[in-house]
Order: sequence, then C-alpha cells, then structure tokens
Amino acid sequence: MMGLLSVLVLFLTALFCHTNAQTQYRGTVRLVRSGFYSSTYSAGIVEIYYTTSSSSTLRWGNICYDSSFASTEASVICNQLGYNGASTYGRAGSTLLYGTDTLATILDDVNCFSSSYLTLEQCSLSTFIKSSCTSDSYDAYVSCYTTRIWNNPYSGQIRLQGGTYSSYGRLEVYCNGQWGTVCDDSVGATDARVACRQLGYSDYSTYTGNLAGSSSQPIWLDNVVCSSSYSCFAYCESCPSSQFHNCLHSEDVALGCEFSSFYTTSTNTLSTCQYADSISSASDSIGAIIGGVVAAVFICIVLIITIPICICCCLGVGIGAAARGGRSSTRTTVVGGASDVTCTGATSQTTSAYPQSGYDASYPPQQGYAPQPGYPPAPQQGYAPQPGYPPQQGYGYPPQ
Ligand SMILES: [Ca+2]
Ligand SMILES: [Ca+2]
Ligand SMILES: [Ca+2]
Repeated sequence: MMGLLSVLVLFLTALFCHTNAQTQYRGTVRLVRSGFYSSTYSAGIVEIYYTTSSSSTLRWGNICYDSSFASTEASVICNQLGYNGASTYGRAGSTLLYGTDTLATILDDVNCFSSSYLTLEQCSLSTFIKSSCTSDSYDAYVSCYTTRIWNNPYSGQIRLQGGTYSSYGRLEVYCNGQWGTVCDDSVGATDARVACRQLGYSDYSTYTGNLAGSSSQPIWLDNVVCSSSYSCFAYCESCPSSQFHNCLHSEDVALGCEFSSFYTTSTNTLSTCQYADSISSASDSIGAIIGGVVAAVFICIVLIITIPICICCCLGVGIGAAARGGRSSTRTTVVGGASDVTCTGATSQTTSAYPQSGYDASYPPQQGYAPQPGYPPAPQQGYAPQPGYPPQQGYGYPPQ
C-alpha cells in the first residue's frame, strides 16, 4: 500500500514539475552555461525555443554567430530577457566562459533593424542553417547589462515576473510609483494578446496560472477590457482601475507570450508605450471636451430655435383678444442670435384709430382723431376759435 502511495506521489510530483516546466513557448529565449540554465544568468550562450526547417516540433536550439550577428542583435536578445541591452557578445568557441552547448543550431541570419526592439520576433530570422553554422563553436553568446528594462519604469509599463523564463510570469503593471498585479476578472484572449504585444510578442500562449503576487502588492487593474486594435495594454484601463477591485491575489493574471505566425509582428519598441497611459487619459479628456462642446452646440441650437418661438408665443398671448378685435395686424421682429424670426399676427400693443370705450373723457382728442359723438371737438392750437365753442379750461387755449 505504501509502495503504491509512493508511486502516486512520485507521479504527481513528476506531473507537477513537468507542468511547471512547460512555461516555454515558441520564441522563448534563455542563456545557458555549460549546458545548464538559470533564470539568474544575464550572460551565456543563447538558446531559443523554436521549430526547425524540417519539423514543426518545438525544441531548444542555438543561434548562429555569423557576420550579421552584432551588437544590435545581441541587444534585442537581452531586451527580450528583460535586461537593458548587451555589453558584449560573440561566438562560444572564442571564450571558455560559457562552455560548449551541444544543442543543434536552430536559427541563422538573425538580423535586427533596431536595438530598441523587444523580441527577436521583430527581426528577420532563418531556420535554414548554413553549413558554416553547424559547429557548436559558432553558437552565439551574449553578456547583458544587469540593469532591467523596468528599473526606471514609466506609468503603464508592464512586465512578467516570477516565471521560469522571461516569456512567462505574473503580469504586473506600474503606476502610482509601484508595481501591482492584474485581476483575471474579464481578462480574455484579446486582453492577453494586447499585453503580449506591448511586450514585443505577437500573441499569448496562456493567461492563467498560479503566480500570486505578494500581499503587500496592490492589485492595480480589474475587469480589463482591451480592443484588439490596441498596441499597448495601457490603453485598455487606467491605472489604478477606475473601479474598486473585488479580487484576491489568487486571481492575478499569469501571462505567457509567444511568437506566432497567425498575428502580425508587434511594432513596439522599448519606448513605444511610454506615454500610452497619459495618452489614454488625455484621449479620455479630449473625448469629454468634444462631448461637452457637442452638447453645448446642441443646446445652443435648441435655444436659438425655441427662444424666439417662446417669445413669439408669449407676445401672442394677446392674439386671442387681438383676433377677437379683428383689427390687429402688426409685425413683431425678434432678433435672436443668428436668426431673426418674424411673427405675424402677434402683438404686444394694440393701437386703434379710435379711442376705445372707457377712455378718459377729460383727455383732449388727439390731432387727426375724428371727434367722437358727444365729445366736443377740440380746437387745435393756432386755430381760430370756432363760433359757439367755449374755451376749454386747462386746454391752453388763449381766452377769446
Ligand atoms: Ca550548439
Ligand atoms: Ca476572478
Ligand atoms: Ca472584478
């Protein structure tokens, strides 16, 4: 019974170790010395996990140190490993420092345009190996600067931590002066792909795993939703999240990235996403400003149209009465902003050729008004008094 239990434990241990070891993906690079690998090495013979020209099976192999392999290519390898470029590089046979790597050469004619590239996937590569490249002495080695590309981080920078290789780890994002983790809530293929593309890979391999961050680490992002068109993860969600997260560190995203022929190569470099976080917030602000201006213009248009109508309507309160009088036909012109509105039939003041009933009889008739029945015609100033017309008191007529 004990024997059976031991076998089971051994099997589970082997399975666990095997599972744990499966964190290398197409394009993963590592540095080895005398055939041994350690994640702490910043210098060594370069190996890459790749396919060969005759087989699609992924395997570890060396990179040929040929005439096109120089500081640019060495620096890109160091960048992919998370180090800040290469201080030296060369062929394994020229130094005793890193021993001999007996693996077959798997990549030749590596040619990088820029030393700011993040991965070898952004360079041109060949799986056809020249006969001059098959010797182990032509395996390329690099010695990287020990400073990390995230040692002087920018807001929105991401990195993979805690994995066996640089292409896999707990996804961490920098903001508020601290590295924090990303909650797996709502994280899917598109989000994982955008994160890998920010890191210079074309695609993701996994976004699950158990690489919980420490309790002292903030969980910066939750419910991340990226658009597939984003080149930087920083565009997806402001950091820290605009919403309060409801996550535990056991939900931290563990991300694996790979070279894929199904997606276009990432064009990101060391500095591409440097201002993505601020651009992201700036574009939010610009969006808010544009939204505000559009709303203001809309409100103005509505007011320009409705205010004159309202004024016309208000002025037209007397329309009923005027209409009943049947005599009113005045034009009121209201100047309102850019448009003048003319209202017909509405009036604020009704003028009549005749005094209306209830008028003050003591008020003298106006010039040009026909005298009303029962109302004595008023002599006009300068007119001679008419016979039989008594001088009016207070009318200012000179005594007769
Ligand atoms: Ca070799
Ligand atoms: Ca979750
Ligand atoms: Ca959540």
